[in-house]
Amino acid sequence: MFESLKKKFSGTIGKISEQLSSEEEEAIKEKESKAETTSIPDLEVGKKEVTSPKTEKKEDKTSGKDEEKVASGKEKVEEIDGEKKSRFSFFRRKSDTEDADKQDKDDSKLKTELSPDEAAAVSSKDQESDMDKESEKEGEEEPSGLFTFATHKTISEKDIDDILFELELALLEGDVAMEVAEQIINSVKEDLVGRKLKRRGDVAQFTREALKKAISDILVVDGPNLNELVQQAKKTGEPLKIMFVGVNGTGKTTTISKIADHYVKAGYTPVIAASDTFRAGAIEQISHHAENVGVKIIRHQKGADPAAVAYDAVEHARAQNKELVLIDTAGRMQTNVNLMDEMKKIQRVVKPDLAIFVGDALTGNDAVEQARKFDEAVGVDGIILTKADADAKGGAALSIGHVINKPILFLGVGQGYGDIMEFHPEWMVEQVLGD
Ligand SMILES: Nc1nc2c(ncn2[C@@H]2O[C@H](COP(=O)(O)OP(=O)(O)OP(=O)(O)O)[C@@H](O)[C@H]2O)c(=O)[nH]1
Ligand SMILES: [Mg+2]
Repeated sequence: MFESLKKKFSGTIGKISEQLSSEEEEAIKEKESKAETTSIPDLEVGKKEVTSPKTEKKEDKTSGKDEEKVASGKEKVEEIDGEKKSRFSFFRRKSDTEDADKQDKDDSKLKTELSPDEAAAVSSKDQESDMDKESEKEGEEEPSGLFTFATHKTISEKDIDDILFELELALLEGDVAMEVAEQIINSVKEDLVGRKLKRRGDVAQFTREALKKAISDILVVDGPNLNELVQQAKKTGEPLKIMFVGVNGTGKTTTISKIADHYVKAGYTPVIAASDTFRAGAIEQISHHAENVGVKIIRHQKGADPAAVAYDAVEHARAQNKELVLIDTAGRMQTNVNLMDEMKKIQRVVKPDLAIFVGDALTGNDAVEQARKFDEAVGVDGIILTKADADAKGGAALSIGHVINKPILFLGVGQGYGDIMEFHPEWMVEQVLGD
């Protein structure tokens, strides 16, 4: 479920991490080359052993072996330049005390040979070197250990803009609604820009957190709690009336059977109204399901008034103390004015407590647009998204609730009666951004 969405998010996390790591490597290299340039006068102070900085730079750009060469070349530089030593210690994981002692001795020997001003310069570089060691220590805590962040980088807009733009396009391709994709990108950008990175793993962690927050904000929508409403109906004796609406073939009838089965098992007594009197075979289809799950069905002839069937079902529930009336309706295109009016008539006659829009997850943006139209026509209170079991994209699941500001209540996850699950935003967040 939603594999493609998951892939897009993990791809973005990977790209942002890569981008910032390579930038950091470049920053380190730049510092090194600057250090080399500024150290030329020092080298000329009269120490003959120093290797040519230009040659070292060349070696530095080649292989790991060359890095070792650079390090060993640098050992010589260290004799007069404490700063050099710390820079190249990123590549040299050698830090035994013997070396340090030797270095101290060499340094003091060197200082005695220098004029007071030169000695002061060397001491201040020693201090810098200590500070660099501090950050090196931090680096050593990291598992990867190859290099560490020398400066604590702050994420800038420039670092992530292109990658987030790519994500936005990918989300749109994956049937995420435009407004939802934009909100995700803006929220992630707002979260990340200005954050300071101290550890290599920070980038990935911060990006994942930012995405989780963005998606959670999108998915969390206030709405009715079906379980509470049914409980309440049982207490008051007035049945809870739910009308299921949507375009043809989205899974309304199957979903009603699943919901009926669910509440039968929870100890309630639902009744179904066969208010799809329009489609051939619809009454037989729902009667068959009702029988399978063991609930009463109220039905009229094909072509009868759907509102009248619903009315009878509500009367039956009241008379028999049943807590739940589930009203099936004919599938209709949102553009079919007559059928949309017929649905409104059911609404006027029975005044359902809830209108639930049933959408097919596989239809992506279309499902979102349908939800918008049905909401405008009858005022949708909640959404059930079916066929999520076959939906890799996840665009509709991510967008639909946010677009019409109504929550997804259930997901249909198969054709069996038990294939329905309550929808919880945190579950979806884990599904697409879990480790
Ligand atoms: N894989 C899968 N199939 C489903 C799911 N829900 C419904 N279906 C299938 O979708 C098809 C249509 O389901 P129906 O319940 O008849 O849809 P409907 O909305 O009532 O259709 P109309 O009455 O013609 O508007 C059936 O073959 C169902 O088995 C689901 O969650 N997963
Ligand atoms: Mg149907």
